[in-house]
Amino acid sequence: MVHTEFLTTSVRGLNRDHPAMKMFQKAKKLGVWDPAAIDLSQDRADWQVFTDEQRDVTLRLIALFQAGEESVTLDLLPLIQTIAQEGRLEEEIFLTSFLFEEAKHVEFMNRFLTEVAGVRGEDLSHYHSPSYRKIFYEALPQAMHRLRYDASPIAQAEASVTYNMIVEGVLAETGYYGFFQAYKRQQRMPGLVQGIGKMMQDESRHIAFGVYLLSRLISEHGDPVWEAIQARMNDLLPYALGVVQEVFEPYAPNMPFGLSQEEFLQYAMNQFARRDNRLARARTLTIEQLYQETEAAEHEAAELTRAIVGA
Ligand code: MN3
Ligand code: FE
Repeated sequence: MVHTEFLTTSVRGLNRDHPAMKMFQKAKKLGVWDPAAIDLSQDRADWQVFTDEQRDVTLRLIALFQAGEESVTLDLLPLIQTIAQEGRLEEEIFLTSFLFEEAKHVEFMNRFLTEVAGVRGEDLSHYHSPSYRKIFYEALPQAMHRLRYDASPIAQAEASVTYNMIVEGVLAETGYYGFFQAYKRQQRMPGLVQGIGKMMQDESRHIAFGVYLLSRLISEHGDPVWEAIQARMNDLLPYALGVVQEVFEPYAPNMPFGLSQEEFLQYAMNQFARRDNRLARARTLTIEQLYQETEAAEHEAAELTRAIVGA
């Protein structure tokens, strides 16, 4: 390919008021925490006094998060490439921070796995339950890597639903929330709680970007995209909720750490419904109105996360 012009030196110029640029400003302030700098010494001490069951459930959750973070790191690139090919510089600028943050999440989870749980050279894939496999081994990579040969608006929407709404919105955010609450209440694993608080802040920006991207696609291409989004959500939601159920099953009826399946599912469905309402509104918005709404909604989401993590 060749470039016929550059956005920054064209009449349009770089739009620093673009919602993606505003998210990038936040990412530079809030996304720069260092996973290597978090003190895990108390976590190591806590791990030593855990019961076998407490260790098993912690390891199970970490095995899901660790592979999940690897998967979102590996599978984001086709979307970034699509956005770059369309010349959407402001969005791509934000996405550079997105991928950087996912890489840090991989690193943080790996520190916990090796330095606290002491896992080395051990296969943890037996923790990956059937619904988990359906989403992370199949649906996510398939939807993302399809963009390399089919970057149609519907393919982009299906990729973003899978990645931002289901994997990040329902699974990552909910899992982190439940985990964070449980350990914080028990005053256990302070390093893990601190790291997860940071990851939740990062995730809230990623999901806000996904809602913006889906809203833009709806605003630009109308009902066929909206219908594809609804269909994809309906296809995947049962598997996402299945992941939560399969985490709790082995420990029923008494999940360690007071983790509550109801609390997980309630939180997941609330967050999901809030975002789905915003997507429904996008059908009636112009791009300019959408930019304004995105900023307001992103701000609200960030405030909610801040209230939870107490940052
Ligand atoms: Mn992440
Ligand atoms: Fe993310």
